[in-house]
Amino acid sequence: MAKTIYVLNGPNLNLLGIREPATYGSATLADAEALARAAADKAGLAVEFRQSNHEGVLIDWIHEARAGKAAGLVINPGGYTHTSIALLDAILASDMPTVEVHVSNIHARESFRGHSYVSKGAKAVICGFGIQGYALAVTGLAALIEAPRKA
Ligand code: CA2
Repeated sequence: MAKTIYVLNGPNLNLLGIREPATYGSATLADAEALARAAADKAGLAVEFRQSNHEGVLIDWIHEARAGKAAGLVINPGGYTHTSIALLDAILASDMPTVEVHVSNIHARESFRGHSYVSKGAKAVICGFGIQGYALAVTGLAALIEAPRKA
C-alpha cells in the first residue's frame, strides 16, 4: 500500500490566486494541490492535502498524521511561520520528516518574514518558486522518505 504524506496549509492560503497576485501569483491553492498530487503520484505516495485558518486545527492534523503513521509532512504554515512555537512543537513531537514550503521568497520581503519558527523542525525549506514549490517539496520529501540516511 502507498505511504501517505500530509500537505498542510495555514491561514489565508485559501485566498491564493484571488488576492495579492503581485506577491503570490495568480494560481490558486487548488492548482498547488494538483501539482503536489502529480509529484506524489510520480513518487508512489498518497496525499492528504488540507488548509485551515486555525492554528489548533493545523496542530491536530499534525498529531493525526503521526497517529496514522504518515510518512512525512509538507507544510506552508502561512503567517504562523513567523509566530508559532506551538506549531514547531507539534512538528518536533511528530518525528516525521518535514519540508516547509512558501510560495514567496520570505527572505526578500519584510524582515519579520525572514524568521521562521517552523524551520527549526524542518529538514528542508523551499521558498520563492511560487506554487511549483509544492511539487519540489513533495519530490524532496519523497527522497527523504526513500533514503532517510542519505538526507
Ligand atoms: O509565501 C508564502 O507561502 C507565505 O507562507 C504566505 C503567507 C505569509 O504570511 C508568509 O509570510 C509567506 C500568507 C498567506 C496569505 O496568502 C494570501 C494570498 C492571497 C491574498 C492574501 C493572502
